[in-house]
Amino acid sequence: MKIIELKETITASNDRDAAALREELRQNHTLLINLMASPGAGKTTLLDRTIRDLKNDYRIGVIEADIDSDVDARKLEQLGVKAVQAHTNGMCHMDAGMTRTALNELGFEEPDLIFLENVGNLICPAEFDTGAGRNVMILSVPEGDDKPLKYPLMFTTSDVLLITKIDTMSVFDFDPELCAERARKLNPSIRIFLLSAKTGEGMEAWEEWLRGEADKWRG
Ligand SMILES: Nc1nc2c(ncn2[C@@H]2O[C@H](COP(=O)(O)OP(=O)(O)OP(=O)(O)O)[C@@H](O)[C@H]2O)c(=O)[nH]1
Ligand SMILES: [Mg+2]
Repeated sequence: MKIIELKETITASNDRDAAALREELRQNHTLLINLMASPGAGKTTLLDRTIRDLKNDYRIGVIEADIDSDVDARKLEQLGVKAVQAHTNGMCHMDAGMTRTALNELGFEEPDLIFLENVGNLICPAEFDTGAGRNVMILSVPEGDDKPLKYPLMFTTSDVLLITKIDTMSVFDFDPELCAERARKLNPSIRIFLLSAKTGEGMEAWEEWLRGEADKWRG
């Protein structure tokens, strides 16, 4: 597994770079999923379970973006998928140029489906388009149902909201309906799935959506 050191790309327009990358990926029939969430929300655990369920049907690649360490990439590589660890050099997000560098390292001709685990936080990743075909965010039950009020941009830029760790619902005062209402107020077309990556409850509906998207991209 490779570890690559990234620098922020200084370009005139990240949006333009992202649009170009998205178009290249589309022509290559590769769906890139940008997965965003707080530290510890459960990104790697969700990817672990999702990849186990999909790896026989899709050629999967993973980019793990972190400030340091390679624990997440090593964990997912054990599932037999190609993974690269990208170090962001202290930066709290991935941009389109950094994503392109990581994709070149991964080799993006082959996979049908690539997951980018973005740096853990609900602020900066929402501000930078990575060029991904779909943006998916996780909000875990212990974080609280008020997060759409506090981090609105993340909810606005995401195509899918995964409310995770629902197995812990009984010990937190999380109201999933209120949370969904708050998220839909910001983004009426957001798709919402409730699940637990620990018990597997709710994983099927999310994976069905994902398979549908990946098939659309594969053409
Ligand atoms: N109960 C429960 N715990 C979960 C679930 N998903 C993840 N966890 C736990 O949450 C902790 C953090 O999970 P990770 O998958 O490492 O979270 P992450 O978002 O990848 O964390 P960073 O990469 O460090 O930002 C671990 O102890 C997981 O076992 C879930 O659905 N239910
Ligand atoms: Mg992780």
